[in-house]
Amino acid sequence: MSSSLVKILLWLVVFTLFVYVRSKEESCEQGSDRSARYLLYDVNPGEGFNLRRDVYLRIANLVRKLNQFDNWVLVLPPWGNLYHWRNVPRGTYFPWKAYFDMPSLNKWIQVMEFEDYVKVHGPRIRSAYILQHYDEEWSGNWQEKYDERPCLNEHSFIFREEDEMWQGMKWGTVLEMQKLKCLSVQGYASSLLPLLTKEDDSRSIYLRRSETVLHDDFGGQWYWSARRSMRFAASLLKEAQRFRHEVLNSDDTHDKTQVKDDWRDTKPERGTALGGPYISVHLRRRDFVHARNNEIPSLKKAAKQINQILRRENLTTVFVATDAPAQEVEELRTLVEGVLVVYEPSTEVLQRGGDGAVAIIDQIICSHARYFTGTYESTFSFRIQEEREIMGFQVETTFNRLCGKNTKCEQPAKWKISY
Ligand code: GFB
Repeated sequence: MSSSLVKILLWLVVFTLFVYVRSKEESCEQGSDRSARYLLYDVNPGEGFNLRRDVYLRIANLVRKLNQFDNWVLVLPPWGNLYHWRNVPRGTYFPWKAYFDMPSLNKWIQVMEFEDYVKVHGPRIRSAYILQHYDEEWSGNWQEKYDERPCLNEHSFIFREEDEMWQGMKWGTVLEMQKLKCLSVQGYASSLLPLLTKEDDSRSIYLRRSETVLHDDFGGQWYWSARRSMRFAASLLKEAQRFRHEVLNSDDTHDKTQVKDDWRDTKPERGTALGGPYISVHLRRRDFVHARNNEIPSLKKAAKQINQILRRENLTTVFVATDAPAQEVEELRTLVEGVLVVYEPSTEVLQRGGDGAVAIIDQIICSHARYFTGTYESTFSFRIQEEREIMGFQVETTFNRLCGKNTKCEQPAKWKISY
């Protein structure tokens, strides 16, 4: 073979290798950087949509702190099999982008969808910790701590002898884990920093039952930054906007609820937001009627309070977000003096995001009202109050709740925004 032919062949091999490496790199989604470390997490299966959103904030700020040590990416657990969701078949999972604006989330910490993690790394995780409380009797002395302990609750992961791997179904995928331990924890999300930074050979760590840890900074600037980064997906905002405009005569210009494109630049002065010409109510029913019997009003009592607010605010329309069965909504309609409006999702909206999409659209509509009142201890109501804080409403128009038969009816704590 002539030397020039060898050169050409060599050149071809090098070029092919280069193209292969580049295409591999390009196929990797954001956060698949080889130096990156990945934190996966999930929440007690019984918890609802809005408590899960709260747990995201705790873990997002843990990742923020972890980034002082390494390049960490938070892998987002898909949404599905939620206890309260009635329109999503079991086994259907929605990615975060169905509900939230991914670029906005990425402005606070680096995040990626679980499906993208699997595309790059396979369904494999190095270390998994099932978080739990301590079983020991309370000593009366609270201190931050964690210890590996025998598992207090059964779990569904099985140990495979042949390759010494743990295996189990999660988010519709068979996950494999090299190590699995139960960890008793007492403390904040950042109480786990020593554990996570110590294990620097673990590129991927999975924290199960993450609701076990507390917020580092509940109500503080970090809490609010992470919360402000949870902007809703554009398609949901658009649908809520359409409904507000067509049914409630409400739009951001007249309501003074315009926000900047980047959540980091959105810091309206309190009192600038006016809200649309309607009041809104989050009326939590179903399990709450039994579980919080003294605090949840009868429909008659709810209507009485709604009528009082309508008169006081000099408005005639009430938007009601509720999980109540249709016949309860109809009963309420007969009791309310003004026009009662509810959002009815189209099949398309349900297909695109199921109950989660409807919940968010309801929340957006509620948050843009002139006056809001919610339900005692409902995280669904809390998330609406936060949206209103972000838009700059007056405190008195936001932190309200309907009273039940309990004569002592404390209004919700005023968790005001801080920047
Ligand atoms: O959101 P969520 O955690 O609020 O759970 P709570 C309630 C679920 O019920 C939501 C539906 O995800 C929705 O699917 N839902 C409730 C609603 N209200 C509405 C509404 O106005 N509109 C729409 N579209 N859907 C907690 C749970 O519920 O209750 C806990 O998080 C626990 O897991 C506790 O079960 C007792 O804080 O109200």
